[in-house]
Amino acid sequence: MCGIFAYLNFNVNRERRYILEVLLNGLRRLEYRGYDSSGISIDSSSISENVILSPPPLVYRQEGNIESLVKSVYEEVAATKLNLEESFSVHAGIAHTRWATHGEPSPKNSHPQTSGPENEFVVVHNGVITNYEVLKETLMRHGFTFESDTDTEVIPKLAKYVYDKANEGQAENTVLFSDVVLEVMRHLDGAYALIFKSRHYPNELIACKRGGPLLLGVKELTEDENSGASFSDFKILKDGQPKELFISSDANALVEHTKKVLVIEDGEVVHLKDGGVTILKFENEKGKNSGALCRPASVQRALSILEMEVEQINKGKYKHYMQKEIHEQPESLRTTMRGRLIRGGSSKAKSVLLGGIKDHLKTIRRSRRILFIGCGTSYNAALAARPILEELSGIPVTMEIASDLVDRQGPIYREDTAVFVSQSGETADTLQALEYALENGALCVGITNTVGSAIARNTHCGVHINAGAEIGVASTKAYTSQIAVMAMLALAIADDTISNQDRREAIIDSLFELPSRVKEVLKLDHEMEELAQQLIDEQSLLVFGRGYNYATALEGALKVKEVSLMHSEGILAGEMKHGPLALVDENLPIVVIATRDNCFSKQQSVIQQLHARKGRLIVMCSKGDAVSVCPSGASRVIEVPQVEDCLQPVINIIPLQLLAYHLTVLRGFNVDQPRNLAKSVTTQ
Ligand code: UD2
Ligand code: GLU
Ligand code: MG
Repeated sequence: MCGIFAYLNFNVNRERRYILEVLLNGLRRLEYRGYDSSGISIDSSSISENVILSPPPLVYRQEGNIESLVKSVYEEVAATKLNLEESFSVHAGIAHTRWATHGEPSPKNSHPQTSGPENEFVVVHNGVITNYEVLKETLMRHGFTFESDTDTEVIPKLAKYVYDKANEGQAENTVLFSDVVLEVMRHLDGAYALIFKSRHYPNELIACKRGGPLLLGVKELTEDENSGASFSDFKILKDGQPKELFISSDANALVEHTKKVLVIEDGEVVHLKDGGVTILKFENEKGKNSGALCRPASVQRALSILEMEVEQINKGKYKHYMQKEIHEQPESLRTTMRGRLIRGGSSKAKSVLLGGIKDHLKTIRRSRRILFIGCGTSYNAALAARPILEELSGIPVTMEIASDLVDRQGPIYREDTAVFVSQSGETADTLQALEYALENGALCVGITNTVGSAIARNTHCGVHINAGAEIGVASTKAYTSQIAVMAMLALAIADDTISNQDRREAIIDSLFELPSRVKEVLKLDHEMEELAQQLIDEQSLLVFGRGYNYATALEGALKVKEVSLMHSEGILAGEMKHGPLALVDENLPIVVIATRDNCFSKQQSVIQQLHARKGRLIVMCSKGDAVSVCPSGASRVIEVPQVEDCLQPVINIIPLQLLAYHLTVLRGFNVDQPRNLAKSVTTQ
């Protein structure tokens, strides 16, 4: 969890104010990943070549959101009379937005964490160091005193220890920055992405990772872009191509600067120095037990180009990302399906083409079982797709919450197909389940929104949902795109059977229409705002669904609880009499989903029974059904457009997303950054 960001300008003059803004802006872009505290480190003065030891880097840290850091940075800068106009032709700065795992949010626990009062090494960290206690004990025995409660603090201290040890008895520094970091890495267990800055290695940065995403962005400056440079700068420019280098946990924070990126891989150590980039990697996987003599190899990699536009990461006309992303769904679904639905013609049947799995369809069809594995919203999306996958493929489909599968070490076999669903592609629990399934020989299929993510890379095959950047912590458009992809997956698997051809064609027709139906259902926005107004002071909300819309009940309730902080529970309507009915009275609001499908008559009877107990009902039904479905006196009806039954969950979730959104805004909570939650859960 959390976001890390770094900015290094080389042979291009940048004022301190500019450097600060690039770093703080990077954090603003990453804030959705974690936002309980944040910090940055910059240099106190420009560092000339002949200085023996450069001054300690400055570190600013603050509790709260990024704007509170911004405020405190500028206050401290003013108080210490630091010159914002001071220009640096080379400068390395690092930044971090935290989502605490070890130690409460506070300035001392914020990152950068430091090696000690002189800030010889400062480090930003995403993830968890599992063996930090042992390391801390050892370092304390060597005289280090710790000031934070974080696991992270052992890292800069260990770096200082390694550095001092290597230079014992030497008049000058004899080790490379990368050697220090490689040695530190050999001692770290757990999952992490790290950036190091050091006063012993001015104007250099090191990034490395084992788990957690990290990208390097490269912007080579043309003469035009550098036209502000004065004549005296020109001398410097001759020696090396001026450039700006960025490191970030997410492409979001890079795209406004450059589209040229390198996805840093696990075990790699990326060293930025003198305008160059060196990548080192140990031959063996962990670099552990490799002995001090084992040298890492240097790796050559090509830059890739981000397929992302700056507009994607701005809110545009909307107040919040969640709102934007809800309203974007006609468009995001269109991109999800683009190029993947084939209209057919006189001689050719309608079909779907999923380039990422077409070569694996035979194996999937032969599997004895399909497992859907995910967490939170991604799990719910898989649950929504399960009935159609079972129906079309005839293969048993089981559902697994990733952490639970790993806890149980549930049996997985070579004959299984395991489908891993994760928006970010970096969800720690899902990744662990993936590792487990790979060990057990299952075919592993990924469904993710993030090209280059760990799940995309480590699965045998998969499908990118192409929903575009999702920034609101509560997933909305990724959910509907995941369902669309999994419905297409079911269609692709069943593509070789004649018996369900008509059914498949009907679903494909409905997929074509889906974006316009979604547009229609979005018109309920105002109605949902009114409903939210009525529910604003409630303690609790139940959502009843079944069949295709069991998932809608779970996901609707999840949306409400995660952003509006109201207790909410999704209930399988078939279980009503086995407990939940006891909760029903005239006060507790209950949403019942009763759109047209094979469970329709059962849901009508559920409504009757709830009504008989004076339940306070909000009924969601298909257009035109309001009068027949709702008992007189039902407090509210939500009429939604009807689509093919298996796609109805895509439509039905939208009013509930809108409800959750408006409830949150009306209750005065932060929609995009709900309390205690962060976007990609990269820790367990
Ligand atoms: C690919 C291209 C797309 C376009 C299209 C043209 C990419 C990322 N996509 O889209 O830009 O050129 O072809 O037909 O370059 N994969 C996994 N695990 C996952 C997700 C994906 O292994 O979790 C693999 C997948 O098996 C495939 C590759 O990644 O080999 C790309 O998957 P995709 O869904 O983007 O593929 P496609 O054909 O829709
Ligand atoms: N484990 C570290 C901490 O608690 C980093 C958490 C994060 O990834 O933000 O400080
Ligand atoms: Mg989520």
